[in-house]
Amino acid sequence: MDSGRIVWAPHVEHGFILGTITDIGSTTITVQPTAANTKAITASYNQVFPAELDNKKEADDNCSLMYLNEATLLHNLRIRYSKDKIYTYVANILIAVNPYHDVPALYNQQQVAKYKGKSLGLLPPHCYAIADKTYRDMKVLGLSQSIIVSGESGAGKTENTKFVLRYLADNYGSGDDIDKRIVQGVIYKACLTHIGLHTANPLLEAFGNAKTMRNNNSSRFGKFVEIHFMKVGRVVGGFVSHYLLEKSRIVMQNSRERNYHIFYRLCCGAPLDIRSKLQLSSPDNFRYLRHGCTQYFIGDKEAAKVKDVLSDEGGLKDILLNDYADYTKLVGSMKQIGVSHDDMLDIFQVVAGVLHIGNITFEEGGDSSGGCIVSETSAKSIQITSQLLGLDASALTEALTTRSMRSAGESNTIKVPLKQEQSSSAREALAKSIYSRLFDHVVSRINQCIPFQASDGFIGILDIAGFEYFEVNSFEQFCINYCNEKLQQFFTKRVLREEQDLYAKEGLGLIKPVKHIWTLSQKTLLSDLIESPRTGILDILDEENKLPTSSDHHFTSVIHLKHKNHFRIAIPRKAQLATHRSLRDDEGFLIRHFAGAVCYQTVQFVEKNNDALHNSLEILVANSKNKLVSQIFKSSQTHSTKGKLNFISVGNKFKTQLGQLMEKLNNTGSSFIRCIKPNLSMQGALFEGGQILSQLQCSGMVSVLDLMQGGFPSRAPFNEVYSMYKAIMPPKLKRLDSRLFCQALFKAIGLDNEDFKFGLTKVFFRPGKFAEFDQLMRSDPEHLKILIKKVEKWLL
Ligand code: AD9
Ligand code: MG
Repeated sequence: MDSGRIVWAPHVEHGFILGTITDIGSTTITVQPTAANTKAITASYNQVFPAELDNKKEADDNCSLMYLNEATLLHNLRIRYSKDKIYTYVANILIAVNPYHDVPALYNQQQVAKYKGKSLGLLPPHCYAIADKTYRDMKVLGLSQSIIVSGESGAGKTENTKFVLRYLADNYGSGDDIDKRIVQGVIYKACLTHIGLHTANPLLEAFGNAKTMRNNNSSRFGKFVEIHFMKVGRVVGGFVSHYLLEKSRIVMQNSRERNYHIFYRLCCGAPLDIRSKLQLSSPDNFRYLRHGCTQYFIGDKEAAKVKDVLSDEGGLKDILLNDYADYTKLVGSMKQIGVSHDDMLDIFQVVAGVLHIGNITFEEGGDSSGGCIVSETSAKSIQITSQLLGLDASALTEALTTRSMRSAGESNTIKVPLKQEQSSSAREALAKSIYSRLFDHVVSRINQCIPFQASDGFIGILDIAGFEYFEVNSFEQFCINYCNEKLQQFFTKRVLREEQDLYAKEGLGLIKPVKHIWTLSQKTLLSDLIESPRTGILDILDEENKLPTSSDHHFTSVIHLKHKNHFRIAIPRKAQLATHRSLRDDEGFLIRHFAGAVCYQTVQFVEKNNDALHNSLEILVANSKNKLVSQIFKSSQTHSTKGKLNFISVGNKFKTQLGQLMEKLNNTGSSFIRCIKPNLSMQGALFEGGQILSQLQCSGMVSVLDLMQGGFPSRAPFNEVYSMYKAIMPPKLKRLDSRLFCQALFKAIGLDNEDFKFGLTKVFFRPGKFAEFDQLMRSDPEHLKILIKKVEKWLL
């Protein structure tokens, strides 16, 4: 780092900008940016990074750059993105930057065929290459595989998951006989397997996705999709596990977001006969839809297509044109995976029931009991809801406005009237409970259509929300960040192992494990703070739920009491972070996650941790005359606590699910796709460096570079080194094969043996040594002449 050197200096907007060192202080470096009219930047040593000598150079695998650091990684992604090369490797990890526009050349059938059977690195980086690698690894090693797709909302996780699924189904999905059966028009379960995997997506997304401010088609649940294979390498079936559907959205959305797609598809897309049977009309007539935004962005082309078909039934022509088209897709998807027309209508009926529940409102009862009654204006909603959900109208009214209590020692139950806000929250709990159980049912219907008796292995794809950090963070963020903490720990462990495997494969022997520090401190966060029996946050929360008078304040105080001196947790008393408002001791806690500190506001934690309805409602729906409603409530195992709400722990259920997932991941080979969202405005060709850098940091990619620094992070295949320098070498040398050429060169030049290692296919360099070597090669002609002589001598 000398004066005059070209470096990357930190920059809030762009992440880094290029400049020249003008001053070197004892702790800081001053850089004059190359861009005109830009002020000099003074930054600490660890924030300034050496730049590549050729700044237009890009690399398929970031590790073949000479300088491996966060700035060169960001720059490499930037150059590639501008050419629609959205995929880049860092060793075996694939980075995918969302192009926000279709890139047909990337995903056409020729591409699908091209990647089949090809080793990673032979062709340009692609999620197809990762898919094929996992398939080949599964077959060769006889070991199931997982692909972990991560990234923030809108980064492209679900799209990449779909590309991978389609790739596997297209290349390895159907044997000849299955194809024949399709041609004959006989839909066997076996053939549903291979089409079912991606055909089910419109159905899954209709129920689990919604428009948010970050993504017009945001998945509000996590999933792990397993595709099972037989030894011969053909798909035999699949299985979808799902996690943490966002339930609060069912009853409330922010004004620029929407509820789940299915509601709008039914209100606007379904034919008139179905809509009138389900008593559905414009979204504006439903409280659960009215507060959110009812507009959806659609391309003009799409709009024009559907406009012709859409008659102006009920004056809905102008809104949600694409919900019309999507309804058709949804019905097609359900049909294809074997859901009969009647079963489909049953499902829609429950969805409509949820909407009508939302229209039931309450008002003060007027008597001395302090209870409330159903408002006169919503008498019709009670009727419709009861009819759709197979309930008795007066029983529903009673269950919403009273609660059964049994006092200790007495066998009789008494009905306690509920206050207006208690009834409202019982109503919301009912709607959330019905919808989320319906979602479970939809997923299990999908699983029914991709059954398998036996399998020899699977490829699992995990599409789950990345680390979340908003202005206000609640229980949902806590769960998702807890999950990310676990996945990050797994990622670190695996990347380290991959590095060691690569060294072994290239014949370099074992390298010392490096940078274990963050793995260890992550372990303490998980085992001490979150998961530990009795004293972990999850168990403290469950204990609170079981108390006769539970409160978020009390829960929060216990957390602080039990973990007073833990370095990973703090009271967000004085806004430690600029974006956080300060909270009282009993209003929240701050956790120092691997990706940064997050302040959680604990209001509603207790309520959100409970998946059970109060007793009377639970009994009501479990005995519904509507078969589907009673079926989805039958499986629930509620624990009745005397005189208190039933309780099913959301947090601990998730912990168990995560435990199972981690076990699966631990027992499979793994690949990683890190998705990156290039900008906040969801536009193509806009690369917001600062935003992207922080995602690279949060996803652990920067730590990966750190980790690699302990070993030999820059790698260059022999033929690459050969083509870099052959032009300046005499003919005699050019005749050598590329490995010998490199050996001769390195020996002659007298590179320190500690600085590089020869593998079987490439040469590995210590951090920065490749660049030093390159500089030496290109320094001055006289020097080069001496060098060539030395090489020739060595060859003799
Ligand atoms: V969320 O956590 O579910 O909110 P994802 O799943 O990470 O999020 P998604 O895959 O839904 O994001 O991508 C968001 C949008 O970006 C898509 O609807 C596409 O319009 C766009 N996208 C993403 N990846 C690609 C791609 N490879 N090619 C074209 C893409 N468009
Ligand atoms: Mg998604």
